[in-house]
Amino acid sequence: MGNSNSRSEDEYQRERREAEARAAEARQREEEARRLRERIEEMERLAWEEEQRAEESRRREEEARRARERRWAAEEEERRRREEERRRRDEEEAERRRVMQETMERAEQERVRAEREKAESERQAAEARRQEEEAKEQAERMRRLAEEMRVQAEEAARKAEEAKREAEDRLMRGIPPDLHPNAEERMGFRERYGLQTNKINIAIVGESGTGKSTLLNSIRGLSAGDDGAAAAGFDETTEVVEGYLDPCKPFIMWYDVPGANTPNVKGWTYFIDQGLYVFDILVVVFSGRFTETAGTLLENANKCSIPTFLVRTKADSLMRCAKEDTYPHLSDGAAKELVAKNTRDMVAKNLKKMGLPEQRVYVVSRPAMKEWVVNGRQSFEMIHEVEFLDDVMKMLQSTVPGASASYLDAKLVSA
Ligand SMILES: Nc1nc2c(ncn2[C@@H]2O[C@H](COP(=O)(O)OP(=O)(O)OP(=O)(O)O)[C@@H](O)[C@H]2O)c(=O)[nH]1
Ligand SMILES: [Mg+2]
Repeated sequence: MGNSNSRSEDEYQRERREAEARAAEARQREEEARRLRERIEEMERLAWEEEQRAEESRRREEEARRARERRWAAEEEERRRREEERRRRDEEEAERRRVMQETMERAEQERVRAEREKAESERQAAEARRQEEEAKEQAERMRRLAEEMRVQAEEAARKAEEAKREAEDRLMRGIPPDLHPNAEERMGFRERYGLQTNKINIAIVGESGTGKSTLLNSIRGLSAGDDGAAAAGFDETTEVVEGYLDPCKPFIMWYDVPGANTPNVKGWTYFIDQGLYVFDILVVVFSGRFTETAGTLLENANKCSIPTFLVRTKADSLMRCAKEDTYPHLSDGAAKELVAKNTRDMVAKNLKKMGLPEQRVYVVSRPAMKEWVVNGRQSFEMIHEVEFLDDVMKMLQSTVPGASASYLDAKLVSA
């Protein structure tokens, strides 16, 4: 038992020590807990202070932030204001520039327009000057043209007057302005005169009383009173155109034609009225002076391409007169020469005056022609009778269409 007590004590002691140790430990822990609590409190206080400080700091921070924000806002406002100001100034500047630009553009446009208008007005002025100049030139041209036309008109009027006078003159002289008989008229005259195509039809034409019928008779070897002879005389004798066959050359028909320039036969219409254009050859006769009638007959015949012979008749009377008009009297030969020369000169002068080509003239007389034709002898009056007859034959051979020697022979045969 004693042992059990000792051990309980011990245990007690140990337990007590252990309890004390534990109490001490609990106290220590409590102390520690207290100190911990204090530290916690301290820490909490510190934390609170810290928090307060932090709060203060945050508050300050917040204030600072707000202040910053206000400053920023102010700065922003200022910046915005400045920006606005700048923008406004920029806009104003832009507007000013735009206005200035517009003004300058308008000014430039105005200047260009003014220059254009100036150029246009200068151009118009130049054009007006040019037109005025042109109008002046045109007026001058028109004036010159009018002057030219007036001169031309005067010239034309003068020519027309001249032509009219000439036409009247020519008409009075028996030269028709346009000598173109138609086929009907030609046929009418050919039938009326009994013209035969197998004959050479030669008409003796000229003024009345020049000795046409007498020349025709003497060529045929006849006198006025002979059978088959043409009537001849002092007064107007031949009244109608009549054909007479040549006794030696039966292919020739000689036509006696009434004389011109009588109350019955007007000189200026003689050629047309007598249808002289239907004959193959015309023998144009004059006896005294070379008259206009003879010249007109030559001209009309030329127009119709009819060959002509120009014959001056009554050479015997002319020679007689030439001898009587001179002293001492001329010989027959000299008188012949004189008559032939005077006749040539007179004809040449008058043909020239009438604008007709030169033409040979034959000077003949009734007695010389008849003596030659009937007896083959040359009388003292003979001048150009033989040459005339020979030349007529030569002309038949050379100028009448187809009148070669064989043609004439054929005509002779058929006649
Ligand atoms: N001395 C002379 N007289 C002539 C000659 N030829 C004609 N005679 C005369 O002149 C006049 C007129 O002659 P004509 O033969 O009738 O004259 P024309 O030209 O036929 O006359 P018209 O038929 O009226 O046109 C007549 O008296 C003729 O005798 C001639 O050569 N010598
Ligand atoms: Mg007659």
